[in-house]
Amino acid sequence: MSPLILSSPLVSPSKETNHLVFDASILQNETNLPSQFVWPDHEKPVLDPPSPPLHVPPIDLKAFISGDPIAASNASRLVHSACQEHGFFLVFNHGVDSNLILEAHKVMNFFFGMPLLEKQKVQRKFGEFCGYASSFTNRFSSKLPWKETLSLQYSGDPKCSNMVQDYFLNVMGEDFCDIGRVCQEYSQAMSKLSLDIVELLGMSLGIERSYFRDFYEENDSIIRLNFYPPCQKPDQTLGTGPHCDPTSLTILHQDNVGGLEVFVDQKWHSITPCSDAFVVNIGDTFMALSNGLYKSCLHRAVVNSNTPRTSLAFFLSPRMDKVVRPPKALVKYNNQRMYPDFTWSTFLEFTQKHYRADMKTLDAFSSWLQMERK
Ligand SMILES: O=C(O)CCC(=O)C(=O)O
Repeated sequence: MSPLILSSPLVSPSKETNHLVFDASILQNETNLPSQFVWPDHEKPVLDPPSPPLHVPPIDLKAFISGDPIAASNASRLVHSACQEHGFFLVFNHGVDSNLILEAHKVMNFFFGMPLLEKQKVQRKFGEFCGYASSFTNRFSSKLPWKETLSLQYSGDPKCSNMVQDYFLNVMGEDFCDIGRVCQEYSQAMSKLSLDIVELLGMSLGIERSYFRDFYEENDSIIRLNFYPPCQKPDQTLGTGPHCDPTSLTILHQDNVGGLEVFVDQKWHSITPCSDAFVVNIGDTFMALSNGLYKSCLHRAVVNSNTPRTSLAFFLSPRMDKVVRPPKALVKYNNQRMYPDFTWSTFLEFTQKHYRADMKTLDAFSSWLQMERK
């Protein structure tokens, strides 16, 4: 991509790369959005009237884990129908300490509240998965998202048990030890929760409960902190453009502002915030693992003119070298394979090189893989 340098004082070229920089502290008051943030008319959000809420089933995870067969089969039935329809559901009684969730939101607000120059010390470089990104100005030059993110790599491998914490310590220094500790604990809690959820998904697919738990035990996941500053023209832009998650499962905790929307039945629907619940959605890799039975659905985030919004996303993925192949029972059921075998590392590399949020990534990846293997 050729570097883009604007004369606008709102979007300044960074010294290192000459790419655009999204400075939220200035841009949030601007009524003339730089054109890179203005989305095409057919993708602009309609904010008035607001999108109707999506019906997402509330799953009581404690009841499922308790071993009560009626509770387990209820949860499994609800998840099965939601995942066939749109892939979104809510998880309550999840066992994650509410203080840890509060702390995670606090450190997230602290991080994004720092001056831009401080945050840029951990700038995510092209091709890397970790670090700070102010919009995606160093990757794309149009349809830019109105947000800042901090992405961190998590590993379920006991040999890498402090990966998140070590990142803060090594890259940001001793002062960030506490933020690192909270993000590490939060990631661990998400990894643990995700194993309970994949067990439930396994049961809902008629697979032995331990099958996906074992598959994801040593996961190579990503945790992403999202910050959406206010925008004076929220109907012109998007916080996160329409996309399907390439990962397996996303576990999202959003603050109470609202903005997450899902595309179902040719319409955008909102997901009402609820601080007691995690929003869970199926990603492309789990769609492949379920042989296309469960849907990875298009979603986006809209912004508003008054209130900053934050969300914490844990993207579960298998260990890099695990082969993603549906269990035999699911192939028999459909009688044919919907997607070729792949490893998460190949898919991840593909998303880094070819991914643009508005394409059907799994289909494009499958075609590319089949061509490569010919
Ligand atoms: O912040 C949200 O509600 C959605 C975030 C999201 O879709 C993402 O980070 O991929």
